[in-house]
Amino acid sequence: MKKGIIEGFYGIPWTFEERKSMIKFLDEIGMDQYIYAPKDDPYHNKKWRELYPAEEIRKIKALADLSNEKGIEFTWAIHPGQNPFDFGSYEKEISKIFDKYRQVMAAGVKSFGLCMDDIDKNLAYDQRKDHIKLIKDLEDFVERETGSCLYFVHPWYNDAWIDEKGFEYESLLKDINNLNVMWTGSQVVAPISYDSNEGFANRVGKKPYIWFNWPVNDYRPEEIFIETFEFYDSREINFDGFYLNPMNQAETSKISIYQVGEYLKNSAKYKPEQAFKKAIKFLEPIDCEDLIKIAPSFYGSLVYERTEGKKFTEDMEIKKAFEEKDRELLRNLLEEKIKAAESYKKNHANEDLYKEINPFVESLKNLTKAVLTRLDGNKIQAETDYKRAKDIKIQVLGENGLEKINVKTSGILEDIYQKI
Ligand code: 14T
Repeated sequence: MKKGIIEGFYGIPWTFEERKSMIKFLDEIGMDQYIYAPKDDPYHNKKWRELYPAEEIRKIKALADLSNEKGIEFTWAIHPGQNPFDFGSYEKEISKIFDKYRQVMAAGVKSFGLCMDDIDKNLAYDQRKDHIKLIKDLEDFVERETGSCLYFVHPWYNDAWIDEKGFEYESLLKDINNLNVMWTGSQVVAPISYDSNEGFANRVGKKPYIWFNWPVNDYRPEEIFIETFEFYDSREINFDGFYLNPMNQAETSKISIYQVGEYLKNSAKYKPEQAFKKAIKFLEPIDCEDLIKIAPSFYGSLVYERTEGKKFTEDMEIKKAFEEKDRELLRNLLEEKIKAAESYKKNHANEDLYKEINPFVESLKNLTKAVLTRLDGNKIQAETDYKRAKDIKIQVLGENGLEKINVKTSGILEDIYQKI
């Protein structure tokens, strides 16, 4: 089974340094693939027809070289769907993809992908025969040039979206060999579902390659997710590949990637809490205890929300103390959280991780203080703390370029603040 990540999110793509660090990390934890598909790399998406400029292809080469050295499959994917492929000029258009694949191949890349997600589905249905021709031609090319398979994302990549048209399109993929088809599961952002994967395999005649939309935060860029991985059912593994789509925050995403790595090594013996602590220790060996205390304030992904019967929930001790009106315990827990945040700021060792999460930790610290001071009846000070929590901004890629947005942390603490 192939396992790794797919850099497939919308928003500011990872930097060259972040990508190199990720490749090394995948190797360290025993994963073996990096699918390159950042929605906002223009040469992957909007400008798919254009070759990379010299400086950019130099970086792709360095990533391919490093991957090859580490035994990581570096898959370069193209997205000719948002600036749509013109099937009326088929030969001219496909030659653009060949040229691009060749450029990337000359840089050392040996594995390729084609993404047709997030495009007009009715149009894709009308053009299904053309799509199939394109897939086959690219698959032939890849097979001939590299001997490997083509990775493919089709427009109806989850159960919630697939309809009669999608089923018909999907059935056309059945006869294509050397094609690895990606699938997100029961919904776009969803826990791993055995039944959804079974359904896919029965229809398409091959097991899915899972595009797991976790811990991706492009749909909630004001948050970061540091969650315990328990988003699966315990039946056997029924997929041939597994890729996490991470956050714009590369280093923080490693906490999630590490846990899934543990799960895929031995799913029957997997213990979420242990894996979570191990992941944090791996990334922040010096001050792991503080980080473990802070983390439950960053349980906010849609996958988390959609997982029934989960054991690890957002700030669950604080929530319980509040519901049971145990003021003493509540106060202790809040003080502990503030201390952990302050201590983490002082004692952390992983500077990359710190840089990514510091705005969130700072905001959380002030929100927790706000709850505590309000609990003590000091309304004025509480408002100052609350305002401090709300004032912290990070940079994201909006519709009109880079913009600043306010960060958001614990929904539980927010809720308690409003209620007292
Ligand atoms: F191809 C896919 F499997 C996929 O998940 N595509 C995108 C992905 O790039 C993005 O990071 C992810 C999480 O937001 O979801 C997909 O993008 C969407 C999903 C939607 F439900 C874009 C618009 C949507 F309405």
